[in-house]
Amino acid sequence: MSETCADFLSAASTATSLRVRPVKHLIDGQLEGSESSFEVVNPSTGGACATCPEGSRDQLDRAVAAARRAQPQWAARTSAERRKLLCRLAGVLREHQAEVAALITLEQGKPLARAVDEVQRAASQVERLTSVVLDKEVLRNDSTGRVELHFRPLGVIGAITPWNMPIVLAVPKITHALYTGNTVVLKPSPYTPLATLRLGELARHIFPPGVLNVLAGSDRFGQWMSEHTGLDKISFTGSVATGKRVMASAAVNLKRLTLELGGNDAAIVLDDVDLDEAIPKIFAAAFANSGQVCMAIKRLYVQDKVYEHLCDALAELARSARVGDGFEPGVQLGPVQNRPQYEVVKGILEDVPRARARILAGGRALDRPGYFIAPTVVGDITEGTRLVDEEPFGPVLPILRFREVEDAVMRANDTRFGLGGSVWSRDIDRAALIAARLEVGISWVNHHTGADALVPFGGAKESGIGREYGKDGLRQYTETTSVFIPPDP
Ligand code: TXE
Repeated sequence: MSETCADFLSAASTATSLRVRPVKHLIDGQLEGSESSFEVVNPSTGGACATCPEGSRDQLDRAVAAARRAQPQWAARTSAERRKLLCRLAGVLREHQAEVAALITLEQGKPLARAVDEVQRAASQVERLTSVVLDKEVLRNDSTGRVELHFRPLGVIGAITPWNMPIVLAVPKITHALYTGNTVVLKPSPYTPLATLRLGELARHIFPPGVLNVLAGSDRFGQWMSEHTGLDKISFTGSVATGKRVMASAAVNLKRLTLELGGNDAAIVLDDVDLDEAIPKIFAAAFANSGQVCMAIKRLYVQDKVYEHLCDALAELARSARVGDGFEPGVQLGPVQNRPQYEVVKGILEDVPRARARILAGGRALDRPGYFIAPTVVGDITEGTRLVDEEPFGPVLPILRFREVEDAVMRANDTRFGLGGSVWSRDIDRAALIAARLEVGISWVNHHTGADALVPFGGAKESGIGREYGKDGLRQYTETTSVFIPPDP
């Protein structure tokens, strides 16, 4: 019988009473521990909440070998068969959503309801992405003959994920790879390995041995993967700095790459905006997951006439947001996920007074265990400050003022990042023209954040290489072969 969230939580209503069963790697269809292990920390308390096996070089080699053995037979199945098994994974995830969500909240910190959303979103992304048909294409068919474009799997995909959204970032990587006939070796962040290892365990009886392998490991393990000549592609989500390292290591066998890296998204609010509609949406897009979202609003450009109103309203929402342990009912924002990131955000906050900006709400760490930062809104700030120029990846929003729209577009584009951006106005056509001028992979009008499984997603500039989702995303897990066929004699 499938458990419900309520059933699960009545048995384990707080993190302290949540018993985490021992987690293991999935290698060649078998669950395995390791000789060494590391502690997983609950960011709401700062204390250890579980022990996780640390994958060794030998275990990686065995996982890659198993994935290579399994790949030809997996690729020989029809895409409909592969879709069926992937949809079973989506079903199993939904059946176990209470447990998986509780693991996410425990290790990542987000409110439990948001963790449930994450699991449900991951499941529906599987179903939507596998509804895309990736058949051969006919490029030419005339008296000179026919040219067909065929899509072949690359082989074995190494998937490396970060700590902000462990399940909704891992499951689509698995889906892209397996649906297109590849096999997978997946490594979650060492900060958040629990839900992902549990996912591997749940998938164990769905896929043939070796098709999906899930191993926890350190950053060094990630480097072993990037360098491994048995892997044909790395699909990576994480920081720009690590993405560059992955790219350098991957050169060893010219691995294909998808790099989904950080962002410093600008939202441009014009003075004809519908304020009542925009304010809660902007707040959510900046502060959801305590700002730890690659495509969160991280620079808010507001036109003169509505600047003060927006500052006041967002500061009020920040002051009234309920911050706490994600297991407490009613909590809206959890902690920053790990201590190094907490120190980064605190460092950025310490820089704000030097910038002579106005702190309108928050501005400090909370005096309690765990890695909590008060939701912070900063006004009268400009470029040339850490908060504006860097990706804070925490619950801190700078609000910048502009007079002319051209000036806002130029400033929004004046960054090495290029993930997302948005324009807010009642004049949708005008806003759409401005949104198309943002140098980003995804832009929105009167909205910000969210990935649609049928629409390519990814970054421009240093926010990444390649796209995931949609036909474009699936193609990037394949090699194309152009086949020239002569005309009938
Ligand atoms: O990420 P890393 P970190 C950004 C955000 C944050 C910063 C640091 O700005 O401040 O990244 O986060 C593995 N070869 N984002 O340090 O290092 C690592 O074990 C291969 C944005 O945690 O990028 C983990 O599994 N892999 C981002 C994964 O890479 C390596 C979400 C990500 O770790 C490796 C999270 C190596 N040499 C943070 N070194 C987003 N785009 O959403 C580490 N890893």
